[in-house]
Amino acid sequence: MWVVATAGHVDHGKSTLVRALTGMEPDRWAEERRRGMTIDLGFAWTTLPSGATVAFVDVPGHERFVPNMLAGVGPVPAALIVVAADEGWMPQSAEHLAALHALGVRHGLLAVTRTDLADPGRALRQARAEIAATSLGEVAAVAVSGTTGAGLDELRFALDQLGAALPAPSTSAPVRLWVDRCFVVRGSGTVVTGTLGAGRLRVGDELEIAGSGERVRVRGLQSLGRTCSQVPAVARVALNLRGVAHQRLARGEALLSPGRFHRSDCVDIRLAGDPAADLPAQLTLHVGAAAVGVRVRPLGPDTVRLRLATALPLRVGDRALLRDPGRHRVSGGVTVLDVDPPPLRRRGAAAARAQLLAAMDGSPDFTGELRRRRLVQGARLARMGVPVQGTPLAGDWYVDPAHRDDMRARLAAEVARHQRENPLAAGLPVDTLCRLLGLPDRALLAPLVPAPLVLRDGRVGTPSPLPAGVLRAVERIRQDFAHAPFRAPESDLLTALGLGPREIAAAVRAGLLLRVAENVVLPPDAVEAAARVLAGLPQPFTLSAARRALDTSRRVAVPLLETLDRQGVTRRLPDDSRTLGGP
Ligand SMILES: Nc1nc2c(ncn2[C@@H]2O[C@H](COP(=O)(O)OP(=O)(O)OP(=O)(O)O)[C@@H](O)[C@H]2O)c(=O)[nH]1
Ligand SMILES: [Mg+2]
Repeated sequence: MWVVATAGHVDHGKSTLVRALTGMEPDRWAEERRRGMTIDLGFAWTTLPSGATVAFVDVPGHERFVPNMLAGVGPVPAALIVVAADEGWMPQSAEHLAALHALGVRHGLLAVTRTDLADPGRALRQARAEIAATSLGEVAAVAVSGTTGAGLDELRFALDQLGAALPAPSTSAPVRLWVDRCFVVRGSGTVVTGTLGAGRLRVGDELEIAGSGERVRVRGLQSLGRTCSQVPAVARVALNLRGVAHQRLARGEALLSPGRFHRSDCVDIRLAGDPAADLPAQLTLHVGAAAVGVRVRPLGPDTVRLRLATALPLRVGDRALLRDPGRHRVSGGVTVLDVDPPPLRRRGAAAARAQLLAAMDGSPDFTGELRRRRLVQGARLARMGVPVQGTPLAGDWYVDPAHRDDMRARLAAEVARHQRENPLAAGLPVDTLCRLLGLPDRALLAPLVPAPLVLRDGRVGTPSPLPAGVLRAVERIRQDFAHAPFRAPESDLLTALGLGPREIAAAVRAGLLLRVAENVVLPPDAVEAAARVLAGLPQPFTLSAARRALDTSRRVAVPLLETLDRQGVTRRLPDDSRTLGGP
């Protein structure tokens, strides 16, 4: 299925043509039929000669109802422009075409109708020239009469060709369904309709209401009057929703795949049309089926910051249009460049921002986003419409390479400074570093620690952060250990060498000493060495047998054996003797 919206001046025969093509009544309201005028959107569909189904969104032509027209064409990428042969190109022909152009609609077809009343030649030439100058370019044209049916076969054929030229939608994309109608069906509850441009809807799906974030469930699904269990894009769909009163939904609201869209109340955009500086301060932004008031702040010649009265689920690259409801004209087409732009607080920030925006074109630019945002979660970028590439730094965090290098350098400098000021400290705590670097997640720190620094026990430091004096003192003790590995130096010697508790703790952390009790230090491998010596004793053995075998004093043997007990190397028996091996 594909969907086409009508467009054209009031009374030019849009609804008559849709009626003639489909046999369905696009003017749903009694008032519309009484006044012979479309007020709100109408929906109809038919099968074309190829077998394809085309759905029509029939729009009103009267200038008062242009907002309704925009809600209809907003989500539809193809247009059937209708011009009456007897009246030719008229103001709303032009306004509708300007809207299609502003929205960047590239696929269209011209029908010059009411040819039973006048020769189509002039209207045809006029309309083709106008259309050719827009995003639609050269379009096929058909002369028809909705009343006599002349030319309808040619029109069906041309519609088939238009449908075949449309780009294939992505059916795996997340759903963003702009609601164009919402009503209550007795016995079923809330029903909304819309044009599904991408993705797939299934009965049972959970969706998120863009405005409120509320979750709703799809209880039932219809497309073109038929009940379906699932509908792939492109399609006209009607959803029966569970869990929401119809008052919570209205035209312009959107139903979203949960968690997949960023909601913006501030966007930076590129404008095509009036120069940015000429825009009024207040305009209406039309996107999808939504229309919201915006405050306009020009940044560059064609770039603008918009503050939206209501947040919308916008993505980078979205097309929209700005309209001045007072002056009744389309001010310009909008391409969304940034849905989460930085605040402009400092002097000169707006000018700098304009310069950045000048280089952006609305196509998703992962590298550029990283450069601008420096550190960002992949899911967050995807919500903005920028798919991630490459590998994350940690978890789902992506970092700009230059920023990463900069953070590494700062980390190294902070650690070095800390080490200078606290030579015996084990390094800088991870939390302190996260704060200094502005890291939002502790998991980011480990991949930022540059060699030869190491992350150990929640701190980042050098592998051996010992000052030269302490290293020399430890070296002196270790020389003594070479002859008598279990003769711990006496307290006096430690004091004389300047090895206080802090120095000893640092040497232990650096893996240079083992401390078994206050002021009792041994070589770092003393546990394994003692186990080897004790294995040579008859088992079980007493404390004094161990002391003799280890060639040491009680001062050392007692805490050393207790250390061995704790590590399960030795086992203490009820009579205070020990054997090798744990319990
Ligand atoms: N003779 C003749 N009259 C037509 C033809 N098409 C439409 N009309 C008449 O033109 C008038 C307007 O037709 P609609 O189809 O309602 O026009 P519309 O473009 O849908 O108008 P809006 O929706 O209000 O913008 C009606 O009175 C139709 O009967 C045609 O091909 N021949
Ligand atoms: Mg009509």
